[in-house]
Amino acid sequence: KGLLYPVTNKFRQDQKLDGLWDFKFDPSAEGEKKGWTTGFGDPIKMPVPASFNDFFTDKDSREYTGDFWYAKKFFVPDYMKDKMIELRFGAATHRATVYVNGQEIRSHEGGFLPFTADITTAIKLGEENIVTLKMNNELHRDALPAGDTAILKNGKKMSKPFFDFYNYSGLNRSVHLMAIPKENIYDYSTTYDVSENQATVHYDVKATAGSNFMVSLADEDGQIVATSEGQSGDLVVENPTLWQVRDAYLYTIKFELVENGQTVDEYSDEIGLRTIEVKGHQILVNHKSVYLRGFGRHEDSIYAGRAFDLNVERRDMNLMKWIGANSFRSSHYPYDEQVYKFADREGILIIDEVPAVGFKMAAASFLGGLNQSFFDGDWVDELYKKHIDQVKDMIQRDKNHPSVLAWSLCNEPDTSTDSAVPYFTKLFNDSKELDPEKRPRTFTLNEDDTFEASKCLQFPDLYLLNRYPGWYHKWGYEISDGEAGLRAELDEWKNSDIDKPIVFSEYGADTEPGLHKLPSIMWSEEYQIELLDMFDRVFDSYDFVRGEQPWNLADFQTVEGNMRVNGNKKGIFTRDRQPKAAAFFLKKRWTSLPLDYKADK
Ligand code: E9O
Repeated sequence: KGLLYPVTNKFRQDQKLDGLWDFKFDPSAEGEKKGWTTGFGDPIKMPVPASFNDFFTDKDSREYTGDFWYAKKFFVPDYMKDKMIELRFGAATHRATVYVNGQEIRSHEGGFLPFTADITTAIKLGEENIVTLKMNNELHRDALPAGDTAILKNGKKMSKPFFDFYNYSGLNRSVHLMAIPKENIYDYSTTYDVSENQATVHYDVKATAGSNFMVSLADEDGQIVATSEGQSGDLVVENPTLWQVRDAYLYTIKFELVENGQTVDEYSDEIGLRTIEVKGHQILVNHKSVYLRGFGRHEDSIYAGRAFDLNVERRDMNLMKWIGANSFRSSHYPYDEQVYKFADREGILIIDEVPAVGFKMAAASFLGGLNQSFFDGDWVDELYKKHIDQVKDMIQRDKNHPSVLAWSLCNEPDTSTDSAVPYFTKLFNDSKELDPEKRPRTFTLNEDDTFEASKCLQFPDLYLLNRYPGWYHKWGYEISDGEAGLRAELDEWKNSDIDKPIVFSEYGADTEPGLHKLPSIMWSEEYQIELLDMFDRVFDSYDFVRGEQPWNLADFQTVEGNMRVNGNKKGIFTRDRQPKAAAFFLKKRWTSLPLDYKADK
């Protein structure tokens, strides 16, 4: 129940099981039959958290698609006897079945969101235990992210994603062993009202038993500024320090669960006092207009692939601060929870995206997909169940982060056919009440889904546009033709009665670092700058453009293809996080644009 981030305090213990695990491929899916649920011989020693792929030096292992196993021994001390014992997997890509001491505990689907396994009755106290996972990284049309699993002529299984990022697989985030009280706090949420000299935190807390709660709010000096009692209530803060974009301030909210006058569980978390709203063209934080600048990103780095790496994240945050960014999109999946904690602390806004990507056969055609409407497929009902499930988990996991600005429910779906309409009607209806803060919900539209073509413009609260004039061939490769095409489309939005902000959530050009050419040619560092400059000119001439997030913060690994030279090179930084010339260009603009650029005066 719930997805609260693990903590250690007087009542709870959190221990990471990271490090070397046993690992083994299971191409014939015979692990269970062979008794691997209690461990296996001849293991490969595999780091966790990590994607297994790039450690290997042979192609078949790197590209392995199918079942594979992880195993690790762990110890549960006697003094935990009265606790509930859980394992929490930050990300098992893409599906997993968990066994403890040979006993099947649970299965989970969805490689970018956490899940817990209650192992209280399966473990032996004061003894060594073993956890094994049977995992699988195949892609299917009825799963997120969407793709196919092909069988090559030689019998080899291979994933064929309907998206370009590499299908990195494995235990990509930390595994936690948690001991928590049997009667415990398992969820909470907050909403806010703020004004000049007062802020109110409306809270709601959930526990497995009991309904007696003591709640307090402390400032960054540890001073208690408000208290309350009960399962829901208000914390009123006089003269609050609000959470502001790039000027964050975090309060600590503490919940105590009280039974017969005794505290039996406690959970604390850092929250930010702020409101979020979309009003007309404006994106408002604390009732003030903010203009977004930042990036689409990936969790991607050398050696460990898609693994969360605190070192890479520290560097990325510093790069974003250096360049003057104030936001990013967690393209194309919810990131590790530590990313959100970082962003909370740094005052960076996140458009939080569910792993619904590849929902377009036509766009996938350059990757080997088909030319048909994605939402006509017989996989759609099954896909929808998983989709809404993961939207629920994402919102459940991330709703309390001040950094989260909006929910992106899909990336570049095919919204230009009639069959998309019932799908998104259902998705937007079913997700309406999930976020107590009612943050804006949206999806990105790529260039097949223009103002003219898309049949789903009624759904988003703000629009995210992925546009590639001057790169992909929609309006020709010429930057000048691209600009004309882009302006023609934006004129249509302008002349419509739609009154919502547009954020450019992708645009850019593949750029080989170090390639210089005068005059510019495609792939040169000069071309990337000229293209960005064209976009900036267009953004500046439309009032309703309220954000710019070029693709991508950094170069990243992709599927192989004749358009990819060792990955997608649209990074403003290289894969090892050094600047291309465009970084200095963007820094100049972004550090001089006011936060409230274009605010209604
Ligand atoms: C999604 C992102 O994950 N958008 C893609 C990015 C890219 O660089 C990818 O990395 O490829 C762009 C979609 C462009 C579609 C072009 C279709 C051609 C239109 C005629």
